[in-house]
Amino acid sequence: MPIMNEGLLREYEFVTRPGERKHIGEALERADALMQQVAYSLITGAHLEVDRLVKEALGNGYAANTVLDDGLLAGMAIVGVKFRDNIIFVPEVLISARAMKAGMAHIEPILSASGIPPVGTVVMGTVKGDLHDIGKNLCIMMLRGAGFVVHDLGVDTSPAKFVAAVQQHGAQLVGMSALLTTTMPNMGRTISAFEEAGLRDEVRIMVGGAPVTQEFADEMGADGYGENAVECVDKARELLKLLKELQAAKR
Ligand code: B12
Repeated sequence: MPIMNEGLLREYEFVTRPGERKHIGEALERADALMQQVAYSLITGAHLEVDRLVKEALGNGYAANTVLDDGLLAGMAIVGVKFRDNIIFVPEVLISARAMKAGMAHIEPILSASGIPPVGTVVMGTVKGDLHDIGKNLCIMMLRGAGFVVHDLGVDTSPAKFVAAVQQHGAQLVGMSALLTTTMPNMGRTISAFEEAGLRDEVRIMVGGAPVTQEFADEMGADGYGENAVECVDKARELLKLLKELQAAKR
């Protein structure tokens, strides 16, 4: 479906880099009229509208993942481009983030409902100095939906807080999120804190966030990297399985 929503079409004009234009354009063309309206309302920060539209879509049988990918995340991709290119600034992004949260509030119970007995325990947080939590929260929703118990440490999480949470909850997995190149090194510092606490062999550590790559994860000594929330769940399952096999072999 072409982009029929006039407001969204104007917003799409801000996306000028060829690769991004293709990627974002494909997502928007996958979106039907209602999802295009969700994306546009998110970009303009109309949180009450996002709240209403997402509720309506889910009530009409849209899959939570469709609303997330074709509506909310497609809109947030344009917000990201406009922010980077200095077309909008922090206040506008915060308003869009509020709209994102209004939509995610309806999606959360669906993605988090699993009914599966707990498969493992994860502590998850955004690293020290970093206040971005939308991606982390999405990962948490998906992990809970896959049957993991997740303790959310929030944003600006110090290495000591990660270590203390693992001790307190007996978690096998740690998930760290970073969205800033300046805070990415705090992932490495957190890994060092686990080594210093003598806990490095007890946990498996996974990392993610837009600037993080597999290469960076390897360099830092993380056990796993995931590009998105679906990969986060896959990685969590894989790491937990390996940890259990290792622990069984030691016994
Ligand atoms: C929203 C936003 C904000 C909001 C955050 C609101 C909130 N509650 O989160 C606000 C306005 C607060 C903000 C502030 C700032 N921001 Co900002 N922000 C963004 C923006 C537009 C979107 C981020 C987002 O939510 N994306 C959507 C989510 C779903 O994607 P995600 O976070 O990448 O998460 C997915 C994956 O990465 C992965 N994932 C995430 N975490 C994890 C963890 C694990 C373990 C795994 C496996 C996977 C995984 O799964 C997620 C779901 O698929 C990005 C642009 C962008 N394109 O990323 C800039 C961006 C990250 N911000 C940026 C900047 C510069 C800032 C500020 C410094 C601006 C300023 N001058 O003050 C401040 C820093 C504040 C701080 N100390 O943290 C830059 C960073 C540049 C850089 N190279 O470091 C970006 C890239 C924009 C840009 N291009 O300039 N920002």
